[in-house]
Amino acid sequence: MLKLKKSSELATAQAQGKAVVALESTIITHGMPYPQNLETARQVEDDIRAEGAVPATMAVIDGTLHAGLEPAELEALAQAKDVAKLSRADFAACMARGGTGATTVAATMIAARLAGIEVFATGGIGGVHRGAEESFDISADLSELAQTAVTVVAAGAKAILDIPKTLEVLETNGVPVIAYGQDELPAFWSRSSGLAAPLSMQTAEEIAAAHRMRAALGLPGGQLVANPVPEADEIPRAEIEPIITQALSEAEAQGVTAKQVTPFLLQRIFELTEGRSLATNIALVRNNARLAAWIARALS
Ligand code: PSU
Repeated sequence: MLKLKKSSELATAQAQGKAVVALESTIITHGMPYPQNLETARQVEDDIRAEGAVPATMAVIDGTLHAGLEPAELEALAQAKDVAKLSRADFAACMARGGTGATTVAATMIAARLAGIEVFATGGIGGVHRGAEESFDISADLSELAQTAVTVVAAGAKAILDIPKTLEVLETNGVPVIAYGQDELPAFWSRSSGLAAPLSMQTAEEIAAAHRMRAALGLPGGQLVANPVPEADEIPRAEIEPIITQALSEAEAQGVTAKQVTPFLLQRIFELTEGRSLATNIALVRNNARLAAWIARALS
C-alpha cells in the first residue's frame, strides 16, 4: 500500500482551495552543503508563503511519501548522510522496502501529481550531459517532463550540461520550454545561454493559462519554465564556463559516473568559485519559488 502523508499545512490549504507549490529534496541532500541547504530550504518555503501560497517539500522517510515536511523532518534530512537520490526508476523500490530518499525533479513531479499539486519550483533541471553521445547520460528529469503534468519552474537546465542537446530532447518529447520575461534561454548561474528559448512569456497568468490549455487538450506532460537568475546575483557565462570545463575534466579523470556526476560538479564548482556559485544557486531557487507561487495563485 502506498503511504502518502500530507503536512497539516498542505492538507488545510488544499481543503480551502489555496495555491500550493511543491519543492524537491535532492537539492537539500545532494545539491548544497550543510547548513546552507537547511537555511535555504526554510527560506524558500517562507518565500512561497510570503507570496500567498503554501509550500510542500517532498521526501520519502521510512517508506512514507511526505508531501510537506515538518520542521524537525526537514532538519533531519538536511543533516542525514548517504540518503538515496530518488528518480522514477528507484522511487517505488525505496518506498517498498521502507527506505528514506530525497526526490529529484523527476520524483518530485511524480509526488506532486499524487498529492494534487500542479506547480513545482527547483534550481535547475537535469538534462543531457556533455559527452552524452558516448556516455548516454541523460537525466530522467527530461522524460518525466514529457509524461507528468506539472509545471516546473527552474533557472533553465544546469549549465554543467549540454544545453543545446537538452533543448533538442525536450523538443522531441513535446515539452514546452518557456523563458520568463526574456527571449533567451537562461543558463542556471547566468541569465544568458546564447540560445533562443522556444517560447517566451511575460506573466504568471500566461503560464497558468498555457498549463490549463494543455490539460484541456488532453496532453500528457508538463511545462518547463526557465526563469533567469536576478541580475545582481548572476555569474556571467564567460566567467563560469572555464570553471565548469575544469570541474568536468576532473570528474572525468576521477571516473565519476551516473548519479554522482551532478553532485560532484556542483561541489567542485562551489570550491572553485569560493562559494559564489552557491550564493547564486540560493538566489535563483528563491527567485523560482516566488514565480512558482504566482503561477500557483493564478491556477487556484
Ligand atoms: N537544482 C539545483 N540543485 C540540484 C538539483 C536541482 O539547484 O542539485 C537536483 C535536482 O534534484 C535534479 C538533479 O533532478 O539535481 C539532477 O540530477 P541528475 O543530473 O543526476 O539527473
